[in-house]
Amino acid sequence: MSMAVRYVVQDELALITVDNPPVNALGHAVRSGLLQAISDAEGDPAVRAIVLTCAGRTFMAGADIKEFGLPPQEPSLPVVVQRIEDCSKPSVAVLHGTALGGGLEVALSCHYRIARQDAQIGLPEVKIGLLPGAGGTQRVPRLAGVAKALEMIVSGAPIGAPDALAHGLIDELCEGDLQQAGINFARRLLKDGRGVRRSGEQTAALAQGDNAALIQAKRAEVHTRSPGLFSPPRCIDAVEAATQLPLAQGLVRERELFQQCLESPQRAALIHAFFAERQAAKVNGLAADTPTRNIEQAAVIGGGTMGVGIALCFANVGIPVKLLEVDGQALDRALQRARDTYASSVKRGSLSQAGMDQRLALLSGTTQYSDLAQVDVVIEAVFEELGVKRQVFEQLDKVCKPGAILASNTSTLDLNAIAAFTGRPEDVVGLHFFSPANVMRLLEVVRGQQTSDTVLASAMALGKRLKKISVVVGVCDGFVGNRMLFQYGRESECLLEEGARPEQVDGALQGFGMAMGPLAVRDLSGLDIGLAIRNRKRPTLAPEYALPNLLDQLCAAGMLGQKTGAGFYRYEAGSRTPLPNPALLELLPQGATAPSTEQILERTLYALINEGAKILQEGIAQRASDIDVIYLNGYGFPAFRGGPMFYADQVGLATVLAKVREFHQRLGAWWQPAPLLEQLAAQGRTFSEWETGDMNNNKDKP
Ligand code: 3H9
Repeated sequence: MSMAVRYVVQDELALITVDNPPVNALGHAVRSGLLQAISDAEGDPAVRAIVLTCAGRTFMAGADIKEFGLPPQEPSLPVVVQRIEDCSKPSVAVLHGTALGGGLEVALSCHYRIARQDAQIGLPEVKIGLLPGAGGTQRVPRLAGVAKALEMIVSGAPIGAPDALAHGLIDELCEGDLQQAGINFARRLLKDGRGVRRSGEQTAALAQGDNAALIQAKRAEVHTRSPGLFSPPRCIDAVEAATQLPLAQGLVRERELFQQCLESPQRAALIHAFFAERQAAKVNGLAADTPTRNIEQAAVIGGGTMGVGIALCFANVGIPVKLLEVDGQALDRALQRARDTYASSVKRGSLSQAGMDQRLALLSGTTQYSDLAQVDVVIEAVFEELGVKRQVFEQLDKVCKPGAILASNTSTLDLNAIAAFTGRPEDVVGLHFFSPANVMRLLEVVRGQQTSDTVLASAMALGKRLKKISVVVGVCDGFVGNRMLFQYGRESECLLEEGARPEQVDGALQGFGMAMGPLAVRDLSGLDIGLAIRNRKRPTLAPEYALPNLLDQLCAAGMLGQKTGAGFYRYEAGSRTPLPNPALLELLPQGATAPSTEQILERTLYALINEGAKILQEGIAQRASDIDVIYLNGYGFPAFRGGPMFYADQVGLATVLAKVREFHQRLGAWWQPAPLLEQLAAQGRTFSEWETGDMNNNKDKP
């Protein structure tokens, strides 16, 4: 028996325990161990029933994702699952934690299932570009009906154990020791003379609704909501097979569809995104056991949209937070903004009134720095101007207790300069939230030159507590996300000056999968903000780095984007629908040949990638996948493309470089190829194969 699966026979019961930390993924050792255990139980006359449990924090959370794309190793999961279902002795699975994907499929192949009240049950394969490939698409509709199966399989979202019970996916809830609960259940089975009950043989739930109509409606929904995705339509095809074919043939169809998904580039990109997100939590040069500071009370300086959003993040996870504003009026406005935000969540139904009251009770206001003496972390979110930041940090340095973390939400300014306004630069760190801060999951954690390891580790732990995806970045203008965005925005504007129309540029990028086009995004955030950043940058640029001047012209004409009803597009009062802006069209060249969709994509995406390569080489990002995580979670880059750096690897760095060189010759200095791109392309390597090492300490690599 493999180490990952234990097998004991006790009083007529075979007790099988899967023990494969951290999440009991169904890697080769677990699959072969399970197969062996079932065969042993089948062949042992002393065994009358089987109890399957998992050790550690969770039931099996699915197939081992790391094995996808590698040569398959027998036994496959479908074989194991079928063997469990075919067994002539009744089996019961005891679910706890997250019974997901292949883990749930194993449970469904057992003849009975019980689950802890707080267990989560789901088929999340679609989120990694797959579909359940070990019978999930055939057994869930047979047990829970087509509507529930479509909901679970196409969304990938887990359901709670009570919901699973209501839909016939489990038989009862249990508590206490998992194995004992399983033993008790199995004994009752034997006492009542209940034998095997195979999910694959159930049919009642399949006859419950108008399956053809449900399937048609789901197809239409997927077509509108996620037109570019490969696996959701195939999930539906597989469920449809369950309604039309006997189990054995349905399983063959499922297998074919699974295989198609497995081979799709989207699967590779989405699995890259999954691991990239987990990798981002690991900081080079920072020991995993670095101590962290206790955070029980927080404060936010500045009650604008960003400051209030950040304060809500704390209240949402139960941390008391003080909001500081310059005067009573500004403070009232800020607190009202917080109340309004929660009230609209209550109205939408995403928050209860009690939840709102609880959160508001954690939020207090002040106009006095002295009130911040006891807080454990302060986040400054005031106007982006170094002089204003100075005043704030000098005050904080005076009043905050030793050991308080002093954080800045700056998105462009030099964190090292900000740290130097205090006598404790080791306690200063950047926490760059994305707007709206209470919604967006990305957090750039900026490691200053003197930020201590403890403060960095504490900032990462805080990010996790705030339910953010935190990525460590180094200090430079715009850090990772906005520094790359500058090139992307600049290039999209240049395309307009060369004859493209805003809807062509945005349409090309939305067709690629971006949540919004770059010009519509600029209208949303305000053109004056973009212009302010550009004007700050202009004096630092050598003459050959010319900037387009459409932004200047639009701002001069009072067209600042959505807030003024016009920018790159025009907006009807109260509407966010972008319409052509005739005033902009007058500023654009007439009669020029518009660039093709392919050219638009190359110009904008390769601008991102070339800058990303420079960022990587400078050690501003630790690894290419961190840049991907930032773009996937903060900038609407499509997950099924894996992020800009992964996309570049897929296209091939030699191909990207050839274009970058061509643009450099034709369009000038901004397109200077990144040396790292040249180096990796020459070596036939990818960005993913390159790791920066310890940040801020590797200026001469590679
Ligand atoms: C499938 O089942 C296909 C079948 O239908 C058909 C097959 C034929 N494999 O997220 P965490 C690692 S597809 C390998 O930080 P949490 C993860 O990388 C699968 N590794 O913890 C991390 O490693 P590290 C369907 C996995 O508590 C560590 O475990 N299932 C897997 O926040 C901890 O993970 C899924 O898609 C895996 N399946 O969340 C479930 N899962 O420490 C995917 C996790 O080195 N997993 N790891 O960074 C999850 O959604 C979450 O991990 C889970 C725990 C909710 C389970």
